Amino acid sequence: MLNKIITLNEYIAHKQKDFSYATGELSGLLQDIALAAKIVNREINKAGLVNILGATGSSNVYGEEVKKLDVFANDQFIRSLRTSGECCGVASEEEESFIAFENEKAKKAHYVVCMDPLDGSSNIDVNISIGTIFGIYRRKSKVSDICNLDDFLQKGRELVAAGYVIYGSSTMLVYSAGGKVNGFTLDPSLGEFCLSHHDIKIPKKGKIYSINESYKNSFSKSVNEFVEYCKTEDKATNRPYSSRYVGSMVTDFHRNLIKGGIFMYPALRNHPNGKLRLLFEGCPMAYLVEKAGGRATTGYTDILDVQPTGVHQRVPIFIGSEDMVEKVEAFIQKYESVSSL
Ligand code: P6P
Repeated sequence: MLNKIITLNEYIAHKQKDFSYATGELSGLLQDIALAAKIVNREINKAGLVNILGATGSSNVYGEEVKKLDVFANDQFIRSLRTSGECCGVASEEEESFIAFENEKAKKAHYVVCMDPLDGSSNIDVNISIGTIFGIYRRKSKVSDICNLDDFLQKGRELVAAGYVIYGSSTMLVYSAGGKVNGFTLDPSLGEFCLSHHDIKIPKKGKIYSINESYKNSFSKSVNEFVEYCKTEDKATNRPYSSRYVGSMVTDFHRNLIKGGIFMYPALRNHPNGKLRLLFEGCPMAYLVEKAGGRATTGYTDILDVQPTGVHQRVPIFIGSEDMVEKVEAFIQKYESVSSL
């Protein structure tokens, strides 16, 4: 029997019926994000052909070189959210602070969005997969007011939806709005995201570990001991594991979500909170991995339980298959008093 094509918009509308209280606002916001992703995808696919490769010569708040596609993606998502009417403000990795939308329609909206508009952008010029990451919170401030910082400094447990777009061999949008994690693959001939991965569950055990081992001399003893554990032959526990690290979190996360594995960006000697951002990478990906049956921790606390204190706060991240995250936690417990840092 031919499988019926279910588009993202059909799926969102269908799921909305499951929630009698749903007013369609979250549905509309998800559709606005998906539309912006299609526009960004179109530019990424032709980036090599037109002059939007290469740096803008400017840098972002972290001092990282900003590529033209970074700027395009950031502008596109902010424009889409500003006009959505379902979003009253956005915090973007590419912006110094959050942006409060001041048009009357936006001020009446119930949601704010935290996002990394183009994660892994250093890979743009070498045609390696990159991605967009987003998390959606209900605002805490009064509807009709302008949103404020507290709307964004919410724990990941408060997320109402989160997802990512991976611009790879195919372009996929993966999200959860509180229930299952579903993947939708963009069919360029239709211009539609179509359901392709229903109810994604991350394998409890995995055989892939993802970490930038060039920082070995900056890792704690527990992290180095765990990496050696991953490399050690032991047939009973399916080791050695395979090392896979792309340098694009969305890509490494997505592969591990489907196949099983652990992605780690731990504390480094000179960066005690690591590199990745709590609001833009940590919380959305932790929300998704827990909905898919996995774990995400700083090594000491679930990522979703960390209270944000700043929009650009960084956090150490160990995320992926439950058994592998629990194993690295055990190493941290065992060696934490004997840190080599
Ligand atoms: P490193 C990309 O710049 C990014 O934010 C993530 O997508 C990626 O996992 C990480 O940084 C790579 O960092 O230090 O290994 O180059």
